Amino acid sequence: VSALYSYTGRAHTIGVTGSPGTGKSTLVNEIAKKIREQQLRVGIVAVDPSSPFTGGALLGDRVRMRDLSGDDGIFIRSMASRGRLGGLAQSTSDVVKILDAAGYEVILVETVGAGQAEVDISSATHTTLVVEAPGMGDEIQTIKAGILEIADILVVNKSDRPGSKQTVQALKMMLHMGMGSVVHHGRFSKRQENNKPDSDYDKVWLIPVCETIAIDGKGIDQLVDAIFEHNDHLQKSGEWLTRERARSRLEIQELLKTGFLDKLQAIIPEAERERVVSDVAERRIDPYTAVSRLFDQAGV
Ligand SMILES: Nc1nc2c(ncn2[C@@H]2O[C@H](COP(=O)(O)OP(=O)(O)OP(=O)(O)O)[C@@H](O)[C@H]2O)c(=O)[nH]1
Ligand SMILES: [Mg+2]
Repeated sequence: VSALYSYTGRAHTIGVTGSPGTGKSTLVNEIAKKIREQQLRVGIVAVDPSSPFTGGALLGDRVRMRDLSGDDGIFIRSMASRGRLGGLAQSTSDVVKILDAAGYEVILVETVGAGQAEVDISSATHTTLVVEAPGMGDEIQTIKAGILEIADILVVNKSDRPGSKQTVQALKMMLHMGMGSVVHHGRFSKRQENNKPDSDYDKVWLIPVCETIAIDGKGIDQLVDAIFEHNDHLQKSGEWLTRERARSRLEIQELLKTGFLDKLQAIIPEAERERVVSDVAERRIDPYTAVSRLFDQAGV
């Protein structure tokens, strides 16, 4: 990754997240097919933090994405966490970099919105799609999980199902309230002022709600249009660079954390670290004192 990093930075990366079973893989499949019509090469990374093995859902994804195979402009990679969420975010972003360097112009990253992991991955992509489906009580869960805050485009898939209009209405209402307060506090306009390559551009991104029926390929044209519009917005507003900076900062921080821990553990023998663990567990010292003692011992 170090060697190929200078070849990265050309791809438009798109995170696709949402509750299990909302149709993310089916959508990714359709989006990829649509984007292929424009002769762009598409990389797909399917991340499954819930499964400890590369079986189950990933096998299902392979079946769903079968009609993409045979197209050498598409590369699909499945990832499973094996119980390490932090590590998964890092290895996923490494795979994205490799695909980027290899010349895939659009990279779709599918993740299940199950906890903190999808937030990590959304900060690693340029455009985040949050996928909902009607009748799953998802609207309420979405607010709880704070997933809406990461959405650039909202997708209500399974629009053939009853209750889809209500889901769209509920989401639009929430967006309306949310956007009101954001504009009120001036967060959107401020971000653009800081970083504005196109000085005449002052548009605020209004999160669109796209209705799709992924199994029939319905609504995909509009969704792909929205994705490309968002790309355009990121470039013109300067937000592209802001996001690249945010991603780089987060990545450096994460690497520092693990690197620092590795170094510290190399300096302080395991027996000693275990003694500190016992001291904290048996209430002889508190964890803060324990850490500052370890720092002293390591000379940092
Ligand atoms: N009725 C209907 N079913 C759909 C639609 N899109 C997907 N499905 C079905 O919903 C089921 C789940 O689709 P997936 O694409 O695997 O959903 P997913 O979000 O990737 O699922 P996980 O990766 O397991 O979280 C499959 O049986 C699909 O055929 C749709 O627009 N309408
Ligand atoms: Mg899936």
